[in-house]
Amino acid sequence: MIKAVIFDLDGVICSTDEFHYEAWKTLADRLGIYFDRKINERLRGVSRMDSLDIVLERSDKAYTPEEKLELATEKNECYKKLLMKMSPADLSDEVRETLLALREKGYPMAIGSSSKNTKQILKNIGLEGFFNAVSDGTNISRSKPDPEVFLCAAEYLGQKPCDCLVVEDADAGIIAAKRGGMSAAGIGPAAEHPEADYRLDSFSKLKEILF
Ligand code: B16
Ligand code: MG
Repeated sequence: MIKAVIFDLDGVICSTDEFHYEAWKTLADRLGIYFDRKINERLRGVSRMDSLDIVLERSDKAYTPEEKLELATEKNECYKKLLMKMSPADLSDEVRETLLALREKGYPMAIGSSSKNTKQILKNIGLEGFFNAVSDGTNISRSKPDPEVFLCAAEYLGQKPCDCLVVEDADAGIIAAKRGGMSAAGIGPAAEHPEADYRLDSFSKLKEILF
């Protein structure tokens, strides 16, 4: 039985994919490394440092850990500037209404995101304080597909993993949810993932699963 819901942030609650793409593309161009939207798709749900390793796969140069940290910081500074454009208008009516309906039904809800910018994004889109718990890139040491971020979210909610439904747009997130012993609903690119228990063609379809 599903008693609580854990939402991924980027690609589920809101869309920051384009900002991530622009920031990684700016960095890759400066370094003279080829980068396109197909490569960007591989970064979905993947932590910042793991994403950098994917971006650098096409580089001839070997970077030291210190240099990599500088590059990741450079990308993040660019990304944070782009995030400043986000406002409550970037939360769709469908997502807002569905979240309110779930809250009305009494479902405890948490965020389970790889992003260290989670709290800033939630603030920008007007969802600061909305969720019962937030587990993100700042409280984990292992990135999706490791289940750590979702297990922490379940713990913060005081729920057993088997009672939680994870909503994810990334293959790495579906794998993480299943490894953590949770149910998984795939949306967008993850809707086709073979391990997904539910396939959502829209966010509001969650109500059909939960009501
Ligand atoms: P940051 P999610 C993920 O968020 C993004 O999908 C992924 O592209 C990004 O690299 C990762 O967060 C880390 O983000 O650089 O802001 O810490 O989908 O898990 O909500
Ligand atoms: Mg995502």
